Amino acid sequence: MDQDRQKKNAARAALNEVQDGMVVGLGTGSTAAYFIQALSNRVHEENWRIETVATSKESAELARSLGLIVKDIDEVSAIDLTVDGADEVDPKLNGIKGGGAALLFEKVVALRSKKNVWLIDESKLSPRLGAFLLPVEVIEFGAQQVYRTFVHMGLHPRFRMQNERDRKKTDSGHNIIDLDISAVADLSQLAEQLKSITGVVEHGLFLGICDKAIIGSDPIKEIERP
Ligand code: ABF
Repeated sequence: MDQDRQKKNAARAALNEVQDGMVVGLGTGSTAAYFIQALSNRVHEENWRIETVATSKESAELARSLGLIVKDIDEVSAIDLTVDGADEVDPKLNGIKGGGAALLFEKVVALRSKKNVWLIDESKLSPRLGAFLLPVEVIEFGAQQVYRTFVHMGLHPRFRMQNERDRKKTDSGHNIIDLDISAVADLSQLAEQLKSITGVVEHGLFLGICDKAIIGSDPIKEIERP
């Protein structure tokens, strides 16, 4: 089944995780966009009272355009469920996120959520993480110094580019540097090393965060974190 169909299937299946009255975190990316669409349809059909918290300007604009209530994260007392996409997921539901340059807000929302559900197509599943480059969010001041640190760490860094000339900027105005972590054995240790580098804001390793992955295959598959 093609990737887009799988994403739509997963998005529809994720509606089973939502109950009237919930505060729902909305992810970023094309799969999350399908979920936002499906959620808005369900909310209008069932006249549910749902508040949402978005993980990017992009997902906030889409949700509002579909009539969903979007709150700032500091306006809600708790987030019951966050539904998001991912770039690569291993059998233990550890994942790489940030291909959409929204990893910082995605991680802030995910860590404040009672339950995290990822929607993926089969192409995102991997026996071990590293096929997808790891996005790292880096402040503008001294970004080149951080880049050099990554070179010395053997991580083959590349600045995410908006176009031929300009570096991509996140919603916070930061840079994204993508790293090749395919040769890294201990990802937990790498996560700590990255966070210890002054100038690094956050990275796209989401370890032990996802509670359930919904794969949009036919039939739908669900993997719960052990
Ligand atoms: C987002 O979902 C990002 O973390 C990730 O890059 C993206 C996956 O995009 P898509 O659903 O379009 O494949 O949460």
